[in-house]
Amino acid sequence: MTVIKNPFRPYDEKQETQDGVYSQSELGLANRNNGILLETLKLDITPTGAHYLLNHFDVPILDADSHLLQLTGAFDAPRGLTMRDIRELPTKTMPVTMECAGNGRAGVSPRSHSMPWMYEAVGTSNWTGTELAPIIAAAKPHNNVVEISFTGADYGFDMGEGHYFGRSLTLEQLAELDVMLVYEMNGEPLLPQHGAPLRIIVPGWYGMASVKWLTTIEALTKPYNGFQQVRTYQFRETAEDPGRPIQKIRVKSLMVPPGVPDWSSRKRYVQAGTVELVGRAWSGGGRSIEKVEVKIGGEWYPAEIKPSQDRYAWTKWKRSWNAEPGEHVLRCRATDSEGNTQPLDPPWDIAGFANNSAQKVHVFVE
Ligand SMILES: Nc1nc2c(c(=O)[nH]1)N[C@H]1C(S)=C(S)[C@@H](COP(=O)(O)O)O[C@H]1N2
Ligand SMILES: [Mo]
Repeated sequence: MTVIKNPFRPYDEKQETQDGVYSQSELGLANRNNGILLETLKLDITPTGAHYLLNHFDVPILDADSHLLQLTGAFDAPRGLTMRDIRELPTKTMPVTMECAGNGRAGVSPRSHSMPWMYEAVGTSNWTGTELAPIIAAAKPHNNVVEISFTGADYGFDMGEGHYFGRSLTLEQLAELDVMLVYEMNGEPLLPQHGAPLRIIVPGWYGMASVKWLTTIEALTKPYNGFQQVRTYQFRETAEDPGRPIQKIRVKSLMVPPGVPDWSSRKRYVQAGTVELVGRAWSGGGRSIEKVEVKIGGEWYPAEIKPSQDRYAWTKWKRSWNAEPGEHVLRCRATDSEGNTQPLDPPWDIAGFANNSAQKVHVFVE
């Protein structure tokens, strides 16, 4: 099932970007791919059922007992690994904050026709599995190998092109990133929607790199040209622009919306007096969070940060606010160890990727 001529023409025609009301198909995507509830930002680890989801195609229902991970291509010692083989390898558990590259897309204008995330495509889980690098080394890549590709069991179409979801990493990237082969999330076997029985986790990179339902690892002597590597997950100014690959997560922070909400607008009601604002901040590539600031009534105030114990997990922050009656728009912004600070306005690219502009929370105080 690899090369199928686009069967959806002419029904797949969609505008490159648009503004205004959401289409039925965007609503359908939003129903399939849930985000976290912002109130769970109070927790170090996102409850498994509340972790965001991003599935391009259908969730493959795979049998762990018969699952085989194939290492193929330019290896001297290609092999197949069962789940039992993989579970016998040294285990490692690591908390990792994962964020979808499309997070924030709904705040970008004009927006691309895709999953309309606002703020909630992020979460932190304790992932258990084994390090990937020794498995690749044991399969002995040939000297001329330039990239390793990772393919999932999920097949579908995008822009008329049928493909299995797949991504690649260069050998240099693999040496630099602490990539894990993972079979448990928060101490339980992976759920079907999170990649059961096996996925990779590429810490510090946007979520698209963390391939789920992993079936094949291939050693390549030429750069990988899979759809999810070259046709999307690129920063592009125009549709013709070849693009610049999306990799490390941009610095970002979110607050738990204070007080109580209005059901549909999610605006907040808070009683006047002292309010404790709390939230999380994170950045990619193992960069730590150096500073978080909260904007109240036109001024930025420093928040207290509790340094993260773990290189790839988010940092907790808090700030107390003496809420005075009136209408307020609260914002927060983080700065990472390389001096990157969140912008106030969304960055723009044609697909609305990696919008890390500072969150806005409307609050009525009485
Ligand atoms: N095989 C496969 N892997 C995948 C995807 C997918 O659709 N298929 N989605 C990717 C994207 S875009 C993200 S953001 C993360 C989401 O992981 P989660 O659903 O477990 O949160 O998985 C990545 N891995
Ligand atoms: Mo994603």
